[in-house]
Amino acid sequence: MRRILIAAAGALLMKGALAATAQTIALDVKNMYCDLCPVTVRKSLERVPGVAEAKVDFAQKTATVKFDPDKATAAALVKATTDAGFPSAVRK
Ligand SMILES: [Cu+2]
Repeated sequence: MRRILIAAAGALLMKGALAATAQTIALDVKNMYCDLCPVTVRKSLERVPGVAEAKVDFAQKTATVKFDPDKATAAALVKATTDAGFPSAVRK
């Protein structure tokens, strides 16, 4: 029993170390025409599990997203803004 508990604690520690490696990507976002659009885009991104921070630049028509790659993917971020009415693509 004790051995199982130690193994579980070790697994948790390893997961914590991996989760610390956040990834940041930029998205080109379409359909933002007024001051409120960036707010909608930001909220759609923040709702994706694993997203730590989302910033939307209305003038540049981009979104910068910091996320945990263990929980979220670039595809999930693109889908989130697209579902909200703002198709996006990962900026190369
Ligand atoms: Cu708008």
